[in-house]
Amino acid sequence: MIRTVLCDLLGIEYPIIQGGMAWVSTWELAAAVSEAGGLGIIGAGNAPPDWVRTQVREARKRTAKPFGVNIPMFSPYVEEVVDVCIAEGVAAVTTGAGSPTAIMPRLKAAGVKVIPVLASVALARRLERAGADAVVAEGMESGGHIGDVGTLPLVPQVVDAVKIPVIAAGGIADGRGLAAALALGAVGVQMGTRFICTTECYVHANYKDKIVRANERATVTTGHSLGHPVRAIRNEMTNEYAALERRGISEEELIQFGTGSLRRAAVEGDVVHGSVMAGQSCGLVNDIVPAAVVIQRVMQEAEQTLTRLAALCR
Ligand code: TUI
Repeated sequence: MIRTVLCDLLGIEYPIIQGGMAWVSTWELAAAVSEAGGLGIIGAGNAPPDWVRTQVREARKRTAKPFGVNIPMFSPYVEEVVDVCIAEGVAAVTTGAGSPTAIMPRLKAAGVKVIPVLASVALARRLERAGADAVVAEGMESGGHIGDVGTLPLVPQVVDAVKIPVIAAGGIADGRGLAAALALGAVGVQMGTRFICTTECYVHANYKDKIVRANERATVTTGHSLGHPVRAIRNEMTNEYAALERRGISEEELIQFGTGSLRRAAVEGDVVHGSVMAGQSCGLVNDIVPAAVVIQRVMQEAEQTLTRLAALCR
């Protein structure tokens, strides 16, 4: 049985966190992951505080176990969503796409664990000093908004730079990935793409289908010209976006083109003209199963992998 300090920090059974995904990880998925022994995360995205409050309350009806909320730093409602998390007694907040230093003191004072998702050693150091309870080191294999360093070099460098627990993310979808993350010095993993393809995930069926059919080369990154690269499955949307970037259209026009594209894919199921954000692990995701099955499989395979590796030492 694999148990790490992450399990004690969060009061969970298995060292597995579900990535918080805007428009994708609603209470149904978050509650299922937590109920199965991991840490489920409601993706707040750009949603207003009332929506987040309802989500938290629905999750709590479904599970008595701890769960979290992910707040992207570009949300127009960061402060109000923090208020909701504090008032509702959410166990943990993960953050992304920026530095959460401004909201950390309030969350910490209220006893909410703060786990920033980041993509660089420098930010990990800064946020450890600011009081982060742990960090997620997210490699550029991940889906959605990404940094520019791969998981394999990023994780051990963050592990060497900070004393707080480090969770690995990016390219991880099975037990071999968890075993590899532990080998790099991480205390657990965050998985997004793998959890999209679960029965409890509320995203449109077309979105899940696109991931199940995808291979290891199915994703591309766009948005480099804006300084905000995003990884998604290649389709007409990403082709058109890349063409507009090559043509050098204005930032405003690019932003306008991208706005609403994730919702189009995730909610409306338009996986041709919408943004199907997913990580390079999509080639490892070949079925749609309950979240509890994902967790059980990952834990069993990680144990088998670690046992196999131990036998190599003599
Ligand atoms: O946040 C993510 N992934 C996301 S957010 C998102 S929503 C979206 N919707 C439409 C277009 C674009 C995005 C989809 N995926 N991952 C965590 C993450 N954070 N990855 C990288 C970072 C990051 C980058 C820079 C964190 C901090 C940072 O700091 C810069 C600074 O302020 O020092």
